Amino acid sequence: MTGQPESKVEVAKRLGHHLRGTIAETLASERTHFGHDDIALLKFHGTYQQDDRDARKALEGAGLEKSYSFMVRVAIPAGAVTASQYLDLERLADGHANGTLRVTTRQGFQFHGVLKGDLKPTIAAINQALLTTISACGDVQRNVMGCAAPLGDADHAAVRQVAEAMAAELRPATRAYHEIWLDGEQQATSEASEEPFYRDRYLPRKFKTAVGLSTDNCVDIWSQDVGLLAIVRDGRIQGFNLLVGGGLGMTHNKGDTTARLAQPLGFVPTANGVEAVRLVAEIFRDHGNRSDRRHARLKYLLAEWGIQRFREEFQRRAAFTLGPAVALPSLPFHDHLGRHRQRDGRWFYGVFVQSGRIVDTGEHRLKSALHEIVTRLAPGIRLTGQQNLLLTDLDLDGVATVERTLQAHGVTLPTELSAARRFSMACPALPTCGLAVAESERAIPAILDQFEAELDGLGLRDAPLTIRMTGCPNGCARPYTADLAFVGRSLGLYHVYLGGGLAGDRLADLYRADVPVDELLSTVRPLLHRWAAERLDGEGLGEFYQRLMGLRAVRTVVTGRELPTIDLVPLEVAR
Ligand code: SRM
Ligand code: SF4
Repeated sequence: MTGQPESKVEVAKRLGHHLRGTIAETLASERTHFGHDDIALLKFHGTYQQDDRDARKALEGAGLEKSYSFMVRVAIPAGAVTASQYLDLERLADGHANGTLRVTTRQGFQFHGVLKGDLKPTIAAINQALLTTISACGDVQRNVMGCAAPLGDADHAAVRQVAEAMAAELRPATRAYHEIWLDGEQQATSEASEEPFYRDRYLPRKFKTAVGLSTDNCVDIWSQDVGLLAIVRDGRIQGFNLLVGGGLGMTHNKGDTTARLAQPLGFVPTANGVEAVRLVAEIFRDHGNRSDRRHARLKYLLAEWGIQRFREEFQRRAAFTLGPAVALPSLPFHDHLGRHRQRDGRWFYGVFVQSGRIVDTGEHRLKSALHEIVTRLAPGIRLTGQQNLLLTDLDLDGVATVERTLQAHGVTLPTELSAARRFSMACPALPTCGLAVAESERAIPAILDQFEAELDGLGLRDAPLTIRMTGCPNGCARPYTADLAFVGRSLGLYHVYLGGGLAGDRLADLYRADVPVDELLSTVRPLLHRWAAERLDGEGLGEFYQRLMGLRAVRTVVTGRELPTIDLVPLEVAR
């Protein structure tokens, strides 16, 4: 509690009658778009009002209304859908959206370009496919991440169950969703019975959770508000390290907004994992900042209280005792692309999806390839936290069919991709994102082409490297845990971050500010050359950079070696 007045969004929530607002009325009207309070409430239903940023200026100049449309997000715990659900979503993308499906960095699907008149049929059809958009966005628990790989072993299966249980535990209970989108009957309920956990104001801000494995950090567990990190020994889960207070969103020129990695709060027995997440959400609900949305994430409460006070508050509410967190080395990371054997003898195949966008462009016809594969083989489908897609439960002939079909549609197989491309991610940014100040998804292919050419020349094609790009500092493609990231400052200008890595357990430093897009490669080139010449076996770029930074202090004393004259001093350390 800050003693400050509640923010406008808090007022909208409080007066919104459990997410109803006047959404139904506006839907039924001729209006092309919604007003402020409803825009805030719509997010909880899984949709954002957007406008075509490419057309904005011209429309404004001509005195015309913005070209409004909606992004619709499907929340899919641990990213699993069936073949028929995939085909349903694909049909919706063609019929009601812009013809593309987008795999998100949190294992969901997004539609873009849905017009207001198509919003209700789209959300209704998603529900008919037994999927949901509720709490995909808004001040609630977001899509729960969990390792997508269907390896068929006990620990991966258990992690999926916990992710699903967490999603069910903290799903909003309001009937508003059914009333508005599914023509459910309006019911008179008291506040307490309608939303027993979230009450009238829901959480102070978004709340991101994931279940990870000590054997595989494919969910980027350290960046979450709350992570349950399963401690796996001999293929069995011993319990969870409970991690709290991660979050990557920042605002340029606001030094009091920071990216943070989650900290271990303690060890939780397996049976109490879901309850532990609920308790953290409760503390956040009761004590998070409700006046300044820039400081409303759990990480700021943790920074204000310190871990010890947070632990005491947690323990005061818990019916079980937190143990000391298990000390772990750096977590391994797998992207699960290419051919992999499942425990049951079948196979799964990980397909690389550039920036998560399933679309046909020119010779690269990924959408058609996936349509053919899914129609013919009816595989299980899993979305990964790296914006990729796994096709599961295949026999070996099926795997061969997948590879042949991808190749026939001009899609490069993962084994032929450079590491830089394979591990890359970019957020949507322009033209759909209302917060973008620079290009991202549309810019990254050309940037990767340049980096690939340079890295090929240095013999580093397969060296581990994550390059991530975002159109603003909010961090949607998790740039601050990447080896190398470009974060939009304004059109054509980016901050360059360096020093994270695949394991996701280090924050990157701001290495160079305000670099023009056509100088990104030349800015990093000297470091790439040193990486090529001096890297240790298997050393990623971020790790190499960190080692150089560490060496700076002692270089003349210990090694007697002077670093070349490239300036590696970060301008501002993001920690
Ligand atoms: Fe995000 C807002 C897209 C993952 C931090 N994010 C947005 C919005 C909705 C823009 C808006 O508020 O108007 C973007 C919609 C763009 C569009 O046109 O589709 C958007 N975020 C995305 C997605 C689609 C990016 C992607 O490439 O996949 C991801 C959807 C995940 C999902 O399925 O739920 C997405 N966003 C993230 C992540 C990564 C993660 O969660 O692992 C982050 C950083 C982690 C974190 O939250 O700290 C992230 N998004 C933000 C923020 C900054 C929050 C903060 O604490 O400051 C915003 C802005 C906000 O909330 O005010 C934001
Ligand atoms: Fe939009 Fe910024 Fe998120 Fe990119 S990082 S999708 S530009 S909010």
